[in-house]
Amino acid sequence: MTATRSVLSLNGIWSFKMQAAGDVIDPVAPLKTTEVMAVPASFSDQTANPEIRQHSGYFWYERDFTVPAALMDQRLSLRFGSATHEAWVFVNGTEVGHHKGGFTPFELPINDTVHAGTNRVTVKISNLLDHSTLPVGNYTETKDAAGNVIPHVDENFDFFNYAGLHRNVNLMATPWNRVEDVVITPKIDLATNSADVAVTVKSTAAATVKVTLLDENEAIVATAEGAENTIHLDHIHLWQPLNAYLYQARVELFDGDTLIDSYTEPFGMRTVAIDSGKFLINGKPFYFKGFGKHEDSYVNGRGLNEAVNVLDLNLLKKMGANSFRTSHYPYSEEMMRLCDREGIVVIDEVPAVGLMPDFNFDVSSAFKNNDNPFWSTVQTQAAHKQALEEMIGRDKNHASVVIWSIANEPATFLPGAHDYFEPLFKLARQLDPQDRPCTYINIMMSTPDRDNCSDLADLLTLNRYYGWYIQTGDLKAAAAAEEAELRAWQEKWPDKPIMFTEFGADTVAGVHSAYNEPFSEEYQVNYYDMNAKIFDKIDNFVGEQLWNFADFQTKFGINRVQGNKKGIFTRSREPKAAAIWLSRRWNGIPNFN
Ligand code: GCB
Repeated sequence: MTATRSVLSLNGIWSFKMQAAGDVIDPVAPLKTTEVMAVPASFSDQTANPEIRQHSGYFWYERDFTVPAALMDQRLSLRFGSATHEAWVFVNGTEVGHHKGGFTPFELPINDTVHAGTNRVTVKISNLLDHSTLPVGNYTETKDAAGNVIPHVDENFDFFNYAGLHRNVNLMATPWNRVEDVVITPKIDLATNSADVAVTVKSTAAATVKVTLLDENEAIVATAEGAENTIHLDHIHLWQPLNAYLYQARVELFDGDTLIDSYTEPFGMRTVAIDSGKFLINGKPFYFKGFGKHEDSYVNGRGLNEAVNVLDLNLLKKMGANSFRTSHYPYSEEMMRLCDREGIVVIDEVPAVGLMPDFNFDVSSAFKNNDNPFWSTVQTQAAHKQALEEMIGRDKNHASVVIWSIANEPATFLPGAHDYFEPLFKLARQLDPQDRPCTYINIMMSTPDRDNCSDLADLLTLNRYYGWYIQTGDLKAAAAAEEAELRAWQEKWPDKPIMFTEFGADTVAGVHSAYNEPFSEEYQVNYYDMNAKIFDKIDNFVGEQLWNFADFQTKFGINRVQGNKKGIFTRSREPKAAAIWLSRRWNGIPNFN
């Protein structure tokens, strides 16, 4: 919402219908249903009907909305924070657009299909995934007695395939000639405490562009005219981890003296660099303490839950942590803005998860399938490019984002991985105006001798489960194997920083053991203690992001008891013993060393 823009929320209660096999639904007529669902949220955990929760296929949402007559001469659009995983949108029965990719926003113009007063929006959603989508799902079909196709998706990843209108839905009214994008790239000189801030304004029509930079007290620190500016600032306030400072860029379009459009973008000033095995933020070696997370909470599922976001960051800060990874998909815009504001350091990840032949917990079997033709058969390259474009396009200005994660645990130990990833790293580097480091999150089978892609990454971000999936319950053997591998990586790439982006042990809150038994709270504490002792011995080790912040929902399976229990908090955010242990460790480790 700005002086020239109106945003009206369409959140709330929508009508809902699961499309069962053989159902024909035509959005020209209002949806025939008595079911309702709240938006934003996953539909999955709002229903009491297991058939709806477990259904693979199509779902329909619908509601009426009012367009005030006063807005009718503006450009009207519907904006979805995300629709998971694919959506077709109809207004008053006419299709106005389509978007594939469940974790990034899209906006559809609707002037041709709406009138002043009451209108109807209908959204068809698909939760189907296959070997051409991100995330990657295993798609199969069967037929019912009437010959109707029944699709089935088996997640090729370890989190429940939540779906629905997960983030805010808004009706937006903007001027026809408007600001389309703002790119803010501060070039900072730490020695003189000054910056040249490049501000590029993309607008839909030629207009006089005015840019005003404001400090945190909303005092004007600089003004400029033109669509491309580099503005010099002295005496800058740096955005620091856990000590954020945000400026604002107010961008205005004028026709003579008349204001046509305005938009305000917050931004922070900080540098990110890699040098001799260190990860530098504002020129100083930063140590990542934090988590792999999920957007996951009771009832809301993967839906936006701002209260949970605020609580999670408060718990994170209380523990002495400073960072997290948006495993395994871009999180809501609201969370990204909150991280900017709270000074939380973020590794931003595309939904490239499941890029491996088959997802199972038998790690040893994967060590043997060296000739699997996975990379010559998978068809995700186009979706992967789109996901990078949309994530970096959305998040490029966020000071909190310091690394782009181009995939989680792809099978980089198999031949063909390098050819697949090289163009994606190139694209990410082209897309990012701030030249942030890029990485992929390395799976434990991709050891230094077997991995094919570590030359592409600016740093080594490793997921390792010594003492859990291998050497289960034997922390002594685990420690030896883990240390040997870390030393081998350091020897292979003496100038690349190394961090753990996952390590963890399933732990059922309340289970105790005098024998250090896996699944007990004692084992989780001892597991982290073992890891910490190794980390502290490795020179280029720059961070520990454990798996996971909180217990989270997964598909059904014999390895999961109502979800993944590697949280150091329960799903309802109560601390397990490890949270107390880790908070002591982390509160004693400075953010910079
Ligand atoms: C991993 C995956 C993560 C899983 C985790 C686990 O390597 O990246 O999505 O949840 O392991 O607990 O198995």
